[in-house]
Amino acid sequence: MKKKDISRRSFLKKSTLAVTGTALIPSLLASKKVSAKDANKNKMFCYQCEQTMGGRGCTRIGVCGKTPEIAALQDLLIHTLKGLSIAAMAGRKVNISDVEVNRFTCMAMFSTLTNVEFDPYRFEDLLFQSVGLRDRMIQKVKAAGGTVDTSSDAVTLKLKPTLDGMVKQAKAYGLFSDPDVNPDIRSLQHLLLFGIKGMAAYTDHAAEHDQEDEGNYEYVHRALAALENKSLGADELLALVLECGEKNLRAMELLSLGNSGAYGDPVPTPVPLGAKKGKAILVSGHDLIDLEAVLKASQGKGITVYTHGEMLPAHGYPNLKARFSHFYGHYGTAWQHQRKEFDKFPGAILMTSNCIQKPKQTYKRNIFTTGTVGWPGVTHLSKKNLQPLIDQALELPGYPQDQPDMEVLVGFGHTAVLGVADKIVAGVKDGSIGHFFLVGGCDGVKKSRNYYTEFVEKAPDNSIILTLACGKFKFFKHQLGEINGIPRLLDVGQCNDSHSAVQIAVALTKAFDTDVNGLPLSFIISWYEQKAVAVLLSLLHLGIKDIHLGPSLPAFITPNILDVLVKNYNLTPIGTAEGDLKKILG
Ligand code: FSO
Ligand code: SF4
Repeated sequence: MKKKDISRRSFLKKSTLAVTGTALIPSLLASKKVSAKDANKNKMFCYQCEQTMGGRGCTRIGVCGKTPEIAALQDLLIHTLKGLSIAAMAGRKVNISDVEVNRFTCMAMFSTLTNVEFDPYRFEDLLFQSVGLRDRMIQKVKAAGGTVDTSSDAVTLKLKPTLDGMVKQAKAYGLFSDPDVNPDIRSLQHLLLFGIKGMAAYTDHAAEHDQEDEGNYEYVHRALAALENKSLGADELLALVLECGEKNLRAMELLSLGNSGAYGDPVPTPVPLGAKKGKAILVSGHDLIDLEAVLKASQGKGITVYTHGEMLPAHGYPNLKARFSHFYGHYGTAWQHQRKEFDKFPGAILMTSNCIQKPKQTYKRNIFTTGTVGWPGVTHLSKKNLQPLIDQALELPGYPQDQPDMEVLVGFGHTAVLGVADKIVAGVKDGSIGHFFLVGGCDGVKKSRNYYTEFVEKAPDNSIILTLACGKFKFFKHQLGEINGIPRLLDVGQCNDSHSAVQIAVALTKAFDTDVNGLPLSFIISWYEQKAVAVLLSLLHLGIKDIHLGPSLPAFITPNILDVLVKNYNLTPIGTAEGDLKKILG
């Protein structure tokens, strides 16, 4: 691989911060939270998520269970996708945009997210598809009279024929394989890479509904190709990072249109947390189309279908709830408790997307995967043939009797919330509603995430809590009461529904004739994986300031890049719930 060295001088000379217009602080060159030397010495292979080892990077085995070999195959896949992207961009110059290439790029990026695909053979398959599509695109470009820049070996690389060979081959393309890259440039490159991953996941979900935007595909290819351009400076990378936020907003809008188009706008719906006597299937992950396929396949078979984790908000979609009487309730909490929860579930389980955890032997036969998610030894199903899942559910005992429990309310997407906009506006005006908090994002293992529970518990009685994503499981059973008939705890949906939260904020700005930073609305965000990175970039793109982010800051953000985010957006690490509430409410 040809690599251009980024000398300190050229970096300093070229860079200015487009966001502030100020000259790039020379100290930008001094940051080294995770130096390439340290990373390579410690055989650090991944630091893309919040639970990364020691807050720095995973070494012998990922905290998520990812092996260095799988990480290597993911790195190699991303490298080939950069080559495919260079070819795809050359294609656009001669008016070729290939649907298969566009969709494949996003699906393959999605497979490299935290807790998605752990099966090496699946990566082998994706790698061969990636270079196959790249070479086909190069031929198409040539046939149309165009040219493809072959100066990067991402465009010319030939895969080794065996998995072992590919793992060795991947060494040149790891996150830290170029020790000469300035740490802050690397930090921006990785912020961009992880943001694209998150956006690609939403794009992939939306494409299943045929909701696509050529502008978004063009961006994914342009940004991936830019990551192969080793001479890009801080300004260009920062611009691409913020554009990722913009394009991710569009990706989430497309997904929202797809889900609402297929299943109706979510409506407030009570969801039983108990169980019904009889055979059972549990559906986890984010993919509503997969859930619908399960509901169709299990209809009339005496099986009750439950949701788990991020699938909870699916109960709010009228065209799912009304069509399937065996679509009943919700079981369990967030992804990190699944080993304990799945172990006790008396039926079959389907994972439709992240976050899968290493299955215990006790339930390995009962769990299946579909779509981008996979685990070695776990049967992977096509949504067109879910029969093995149905058969397993019928073989397992199910619930011996009804198990009544409490209900929780879901379905407060933007349509439902804006349906009571007049009450909300009146409540703010007469002081009965003092503040809105969006307490949302991912859940995770760390004890420090209890901050979010405490925050919700200590928020004043005249505040409304909007929540979304799996972080809600920290407090989803809390009875917070109502203000003027509006529940104080409003579940906006999955992390995929962040667009709905943005719609609510935009509508409030219109009602109060102010900008989003002038609203009595604060963002208290918990992050874990790369979709959350993309959502955070969308919030920054919207100019939202004072976001409180936790439980810890990303290992891939150097102190100097953090400084840029703090100076421009007042991005704030969470402190204590009490202290932060005091600061926010004044
Ligand atoms: Fe959670 Fe996992 Fe939805 Fe993430 S289940 S952590 S941001 O993958 O996707 O919120
Ligand atoms: Fe570690 Fe997270 Fe990477 Fe898994 S995804 S290897 S836990 S940094």
